[in-house]
Amino acid sequence: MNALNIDLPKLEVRRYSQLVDGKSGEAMSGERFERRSPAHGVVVGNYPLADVADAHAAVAAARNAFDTGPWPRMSARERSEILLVISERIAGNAEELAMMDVLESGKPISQARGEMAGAVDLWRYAAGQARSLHGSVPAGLGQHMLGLIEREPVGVVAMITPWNFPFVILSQKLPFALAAGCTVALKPSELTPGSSLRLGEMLKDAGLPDGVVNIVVGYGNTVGQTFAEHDDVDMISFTGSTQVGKSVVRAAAGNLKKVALELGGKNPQIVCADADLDAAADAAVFGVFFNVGQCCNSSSRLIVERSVAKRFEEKLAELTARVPVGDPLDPETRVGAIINDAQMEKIEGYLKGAIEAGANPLCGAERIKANAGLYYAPTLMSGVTRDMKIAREEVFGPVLSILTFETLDEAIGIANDTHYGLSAGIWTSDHDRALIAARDLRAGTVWVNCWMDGFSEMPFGGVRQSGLGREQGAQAIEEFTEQKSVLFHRGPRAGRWVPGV
Ligand code: TXE
Repeated sequence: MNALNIDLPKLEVRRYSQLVDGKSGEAMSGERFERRSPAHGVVVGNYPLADVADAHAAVAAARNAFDTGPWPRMSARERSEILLVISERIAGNAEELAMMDVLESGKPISQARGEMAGAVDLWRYAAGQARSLHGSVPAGLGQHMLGLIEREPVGVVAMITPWNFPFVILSQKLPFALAAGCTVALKPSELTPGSSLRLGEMLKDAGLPDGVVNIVVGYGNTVGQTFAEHDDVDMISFTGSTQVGKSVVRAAAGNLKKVALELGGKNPQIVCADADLDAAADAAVFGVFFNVGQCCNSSSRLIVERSVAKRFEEKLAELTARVPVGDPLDPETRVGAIINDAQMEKIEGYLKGAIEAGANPLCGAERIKANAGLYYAPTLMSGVTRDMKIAREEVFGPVLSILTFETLDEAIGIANDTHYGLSAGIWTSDHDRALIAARDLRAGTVWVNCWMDGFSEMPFGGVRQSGLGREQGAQAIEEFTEQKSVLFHRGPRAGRWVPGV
């Protein structure tokens, strides 16, 4: 038993269905697969295993719903009302959805509950955007011309989502695409498909027409690749690794579909000597150990002013020792399990390489045995230099690389010395330094004296190899639209092109 009194060995393994053209059912092959909780080692879900044929069926249903169905033709008000009903269903079933994400991903229950609240807000925000989306009319085209710039849904959107924030990442995409009038073929990660499939049931109940959202779960190289290549898909929205993001771009070139990518990061926090060091230390520990560091926004690099580096490392070590690690079903837990063996081996590989290269673990750097699950101790690595792999590549684990600097220019240089550009931050009480850093850090988001605060109103996405396009924010719906220019001539045609007529 655990803090929530869930008897895991006796847990009834939930059997999920896929959703294609409004019908819940099995994959065409009839095959199924299972997922074990990485935190407990027991089977927690059983899912239909979709293959290429299911991916084609999902796209065909979305295509038909877009080309002939009511959804893109409804008024914004009607679409918005359905999105609001869905948001209420999500809110009403938040605990069940949170538990699905916890059991499949190993993330702490307190965090998963927060993610569901964030997801509800995104659905509500998108419902509002459905009604505020508008085109424009340029005022200066002359007395004979009326120009209308319309916004139309882009069409069929394929979505591919990862395992680290299964429901929130889906909610950063799906409600905005629906608000615009698009139809969707969705492939959640094969490691965490439960909450997405459960959402499929809610969509039907909320009155979403058949075929508007189709959900199939399969592997990246079958279902994912089929979506990315498919000629009937007008746009692909992908969140995952930079490496797979690049392969999605290559596959999407076949029909030049629109591509939106939210990829990895190697996000730096700069800590200046004049900062509130206690606040910065707490944010540094939160920034890297949140979601066990399996987070595109993980602040995996800390760049500390040399004069306070020693003192700051001591503060970090003290705080890290107090972080509750273990069973994600315990509401006090802050750090849960690693997603799978492959990820665990990846983390261990990076640490081995860093130690060989001369970095020094201040704490952690080992597995923790608990609950028959996969746990890794929060790890602080001191003496990291900017050329080390651990300072440049995404570890995606609870590992903080600590580097030092003398001048702000040097700090910004180190911060920008990566192929990524998702997020960055600075801790300082000097407004000038903060403003210079906010200007010069190459990232989609810069946090000043805070970390990872997010709002539906604020756009999210990366520059360089961290992605293409933005999710959330006032323009989120526009990502799922195309502009159309319509020109109306007023009055008799002036002059003729053909001479002499
Ligand atoms: O990601 P993948 P993985 C990073 C992180 C992590 C690494 C590997 O560094 O260690 O990626 O994680 C689908 N065509 N991030 O292997 O493979 C796949 O099924 C189309 C960062 O899980 O990118 C899943 O649904 N789709 C990231 C999704 O892509 C393919 C979140 C993500 O899987 C595909 C996750 C293909 N050829 C990992 N191959 C973030 N930005 O937060 C796989 N997929």
